[in-house]
Amino acid sequence: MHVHLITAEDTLSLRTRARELIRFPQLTMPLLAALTPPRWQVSHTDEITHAVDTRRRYDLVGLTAATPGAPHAYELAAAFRANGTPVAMGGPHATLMPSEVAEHVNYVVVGEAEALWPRLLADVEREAKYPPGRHVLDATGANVEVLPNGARVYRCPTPANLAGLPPARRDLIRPGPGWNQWWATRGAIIATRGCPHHCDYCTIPRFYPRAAQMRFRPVEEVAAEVAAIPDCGVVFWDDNMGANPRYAKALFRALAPLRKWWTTQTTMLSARDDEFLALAAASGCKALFMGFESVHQPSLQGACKGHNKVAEYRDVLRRCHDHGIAVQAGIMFGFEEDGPDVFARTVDVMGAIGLDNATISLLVPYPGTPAWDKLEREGRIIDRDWRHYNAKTHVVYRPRRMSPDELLRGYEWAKTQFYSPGHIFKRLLKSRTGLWWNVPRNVGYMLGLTGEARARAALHQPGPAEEVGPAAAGGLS
Ligand code: B12
Ligand code: SF4
Repeated sequence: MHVHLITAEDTLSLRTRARELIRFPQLTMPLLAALTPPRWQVSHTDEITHAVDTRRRYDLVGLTAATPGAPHAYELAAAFRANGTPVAMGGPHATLMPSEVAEHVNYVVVGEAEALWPRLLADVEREAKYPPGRHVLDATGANVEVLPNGARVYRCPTPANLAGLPPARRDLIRPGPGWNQWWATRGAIIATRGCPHHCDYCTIPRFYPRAAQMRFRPVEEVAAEVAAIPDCGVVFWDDNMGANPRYAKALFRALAPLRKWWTTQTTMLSARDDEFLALAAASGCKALFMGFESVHQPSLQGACKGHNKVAEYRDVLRRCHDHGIAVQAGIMFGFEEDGPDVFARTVDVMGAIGLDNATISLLVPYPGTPAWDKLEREGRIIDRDWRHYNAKTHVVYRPRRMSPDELLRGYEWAKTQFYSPGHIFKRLLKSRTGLWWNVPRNVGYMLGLTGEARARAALHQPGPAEEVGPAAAGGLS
């Protein structure tokens, strides 16, 4: 039996991520491959680096996709099903929109797959038949629902046990042929799942419903997996590494002897804790991603992100920089309290505090989030084409204090300002942290604006691709 796993990408990712200076891989499919029983042969294509051959037949194809990549995943599913290959899909979009996904694939996996994947594969092997309706599969409460079109939805109400997870199959991460293959790393790992906060635009509280009860992999297992990664650079794809400082500090102590360079996501609360920063730095942390999101405190309050304090941003940066740690901030435009002045203010504040780098995005109300529910209730969702839910090319709802076009233009303007040579110089002169990699990284982002502009042009271009809209994808109702 042969299962082919595909990390499906959206147009924007294909045009920008493949060109990134340092390429961190996705972890999902290498982990799923590790969870696959050895009697199955496993192969993997990550579309960032390789094209998928839809003419090949397999016993099963597995797809993963975030919302903007879902329509393309459906295209792949249709091509494989046409050649007789059954298709399973999981990941964020399948978890949030299982009924829609079930219109395009044979098997949908909702949520974490640890308990479900071996079960699904066993069902495929023995060509298990289930009558329509819901069937409990085992004592964990794992169940399968057979929909009227014959598609099966697998769910497991109990959260996955993170102790004893097999190491991800990093041998299935193949660097692409591009110029930047030399900087591709296999060093992606995850130590925790969940986040105790409830920001209203975020899918994590929905994805991990018991978000407040975070789960942690045993420190020694994480350290052993990191030690086995051949690359020096490692990214922890955790949502909030600092959620439990005790756990994080124990992990940092265990990482220190491994002499890796690593980065992860946390909140600005971690920067108030000098011991956290000192241990992170001593164990090789070079940069932390923090979702600052806004320089306008009422916008943060409105999005249930009051744990961010704009007044402390400067101090947060100073503390991180004192430890030699750079900060990559998440910045979003389009909050309910954002007015047309927010763009210039953001650019000014980011320059004044010496921010190292930022991921600047448009707010996207992903289905299943409180932000989506509110905008849907108020009739303000204006675009239901998932390909546009990439946070970079389209405003998909009517903002409260400006027009969609004002928001899009303001976002584009702010991004161009932030990555202008003058602004980069001003920020990094203040930061003076890791300049030997921070300067090329900023320049890389500046050059990446071209790829984003091309993707924007392609996605705004009416044509055959535009016809695969949400209606074809099953709509949102
Ligand atoms: C790392 C990461 C990235 C990386 C790499 C992308 C990636 N997909 O790995 C980068 C920085 C590139 C990125 C980009 C984006 N990301 Co991102 N990212 C993450 C993050 C933090 C971790 C992903 C991860 O590795 N998880 C660990 C793995 C093991 O978990 P998993 O993927 O959920 O897989 C498990 C199950 O879902 C299931 N499963 C998953 N797929 C499949 C498939 C099959 C067949 C089966 C059986 C099971 C299965 O099995 C796994 C084991 O239990 C998640 C948050 C999160 N905690 O998941 C956000 C997240 C996936 N990203 C998100 C978003 C919005 C984006 C962007 C759109 C952001 C942007 N504006 O550019 C882009 C989209 C890019 C893309 N095409 O995916 C959202 C997705 C929301 C949504 N509705 O789709 C998330 C959930 C974050 C959030 N706060 O809401 N992201
Ligand atoms: S802090 Fe980050 S991961 Fe946690 S709920 Fe908010 S946005 Fe999501």
